[in-house]
Amino acid sequence: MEKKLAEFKCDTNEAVCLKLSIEVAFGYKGLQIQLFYTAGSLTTLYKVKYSSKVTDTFDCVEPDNIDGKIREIVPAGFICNTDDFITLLEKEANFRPFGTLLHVYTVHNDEAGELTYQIHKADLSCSGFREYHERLQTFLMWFIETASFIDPDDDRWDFFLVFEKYNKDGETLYATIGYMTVYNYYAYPDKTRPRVSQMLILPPFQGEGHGAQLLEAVHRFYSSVPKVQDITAEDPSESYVKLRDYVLVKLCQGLSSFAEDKLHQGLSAEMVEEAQMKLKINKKHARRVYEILRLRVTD
Ligand code: CO6
Repeated sequence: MEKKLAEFKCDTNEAVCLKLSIEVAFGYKGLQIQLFYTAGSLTTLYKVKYSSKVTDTFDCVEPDNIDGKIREIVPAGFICNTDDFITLLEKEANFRPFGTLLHVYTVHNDEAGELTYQIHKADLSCSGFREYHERLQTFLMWFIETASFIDPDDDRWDFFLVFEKYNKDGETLYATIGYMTVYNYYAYPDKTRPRVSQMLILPPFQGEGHGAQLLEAVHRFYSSVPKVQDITAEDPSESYVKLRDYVLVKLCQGLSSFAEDKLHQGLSAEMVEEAQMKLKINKKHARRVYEILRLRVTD
């Protein structure tokens, strides 16, 4: 698959560099906001630079409080000095993914060969995860227009994380690729209905199949939890629906009720039940999968 936005990935694989565009910032000449994240732990370097700022020679006009706005998003503990940041890069080899390992997969890359990825399930009981999540969710603000932060203290949140595992100078390192948050809603009488709330694959890694791997791993994880009714999504975007269609169709193709001869007989209760029982697929989504697969087998 074509590696989109490859130029956003730093050569060293150690720091993800991003360009931030705030709508219109008034009051600065040559404004530059620098945000660098180390690839694994997401330790953040934050700097604001400008060549000049409006002063009170301009009647009653104050420059926008850029620094204040960024600090509302970037959690305390960020680094302001480049040398300190470079020193911390060396500690990246100590970073290990949080939580339990759910799934490992590889992707072939023309330049780098076989790359290995891991999907983990984490929660706030993992040491250091709370602070890591605070840094991780800042990406939502830079990359998703309608995003908002969640209250992670509610223990109904599940966190699923994607990491790349790679070697550098004989050491094993991990880079953050993306994540998903899921809220476990109650479903009458004694079930839960996990609802996908946020999903982000970082831009340099989009379109490489990680979103599909993550959503499939999440369905497989909840499929093994008896009290889960089915999986839904909160206000899904168009790109999420496309991804979900792809993943659910792929999963349902392996079910006997979706065999070609049965597709010709129309949507059945058996399809809805098997998709729900085996894969925790919601009834509405099972119908969509049926329609897609039916179209495929129709001349
Ligand atoms: N168009 C068409 N088909 C798509 C698309 C789009 N945009 N996205 C995924 N897919 C399908 C398609 O069939 C892909 O297969 P290919 O034919 O090989 O391209 C397949 O799904 C897998 O795509 P992939 O796994 O490569 O997707 P990716 O890793 O990029 O993850 C994403 C998808 C939407 C999570 C990611 O692009 C992203 O983080 N985007 C920015 C943030 C965002 O929009 N998040 C979703 C909004 S939040 O809706 C939301 C309900 C909540 C979760």
